[in-house]
Amino acid sequence: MISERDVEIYRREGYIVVPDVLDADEIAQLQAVIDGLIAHAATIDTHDDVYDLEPSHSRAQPRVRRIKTPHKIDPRFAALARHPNVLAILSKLIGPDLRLHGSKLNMKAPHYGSPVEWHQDWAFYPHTNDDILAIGVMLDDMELSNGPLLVVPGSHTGPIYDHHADGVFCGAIAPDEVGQEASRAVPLTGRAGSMSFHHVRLLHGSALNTSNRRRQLLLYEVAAADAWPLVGVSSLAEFDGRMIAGQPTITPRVTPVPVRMPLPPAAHQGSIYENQTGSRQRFFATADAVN
Ligand SMILES: O=C(O)CCC(=O)C(=O)O
Repeated sequence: MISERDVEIYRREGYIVVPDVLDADEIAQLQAVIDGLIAHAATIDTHDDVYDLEPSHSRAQPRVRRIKTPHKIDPRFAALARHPNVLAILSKLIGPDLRLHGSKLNMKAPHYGSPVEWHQDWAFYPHTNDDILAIGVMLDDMELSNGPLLVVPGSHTGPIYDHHADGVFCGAIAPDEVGQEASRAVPLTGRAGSMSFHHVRLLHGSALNTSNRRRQLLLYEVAAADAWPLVGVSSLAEFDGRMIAGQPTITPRVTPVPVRMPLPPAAHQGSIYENQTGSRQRFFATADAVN
């Protein structure tokens, strides 16, 4: 599915976009599951283990911002992480032995779909080595106006930014810390069915969806099996139960990667959106500010 040149680009820039990894039928099947999950949000009032809700959510006007850990909710999401096209790409980028770290489905509804402040995934889950990436499955066409991922090319080899505010982890980099880097960002656009692959240390964020089109991005975080989380492993059975290809190991590969621990933990737990409410300033406009 990808060439040696794509691998070189991933190593140099920290990301690639691969068009048409899924076909229209595969997208439609996932969409049917998602539609059912969104309909169920009309029965809840607050965030729970499955749903993260927009600030303006109500039962009458259900507004889902994120489905948490979709791979645990429906087997079709679990199967997608093992899709032959996906494994073929992953094995070229980070090797044949692969463990799922997590998954999430970020919705951005037309006009109010929330932004995500600048951050590096590595700040949330540092490991013994950084052969870790996030797959962004484009379930809708991604264009500049519907809030695609924005990434800063090459930033995966740079510093690990401070993601704290008032001495507490908040999962966002202060706008003045990001500085000029944000002006170099590029949007990861593409047709529905395309996938982006971005390095765990790549600086990225995304703006409010100001368009009249939905933007659903299904994210899987995948690590080389010998990357072990620095916060520890409490159950080896659970950890190894997340292998999606190849063999697990109890011999972590340790490389000299810069690390800042996400501690003390965020005051607002639950999701990156909640964590980031702890940041003092915002880079991206929110729906409240715009509407
Ligand atoms: O959904 C997005 O646009 C950004 C998602 C992201 O970076 C995250 O959830 O870590």
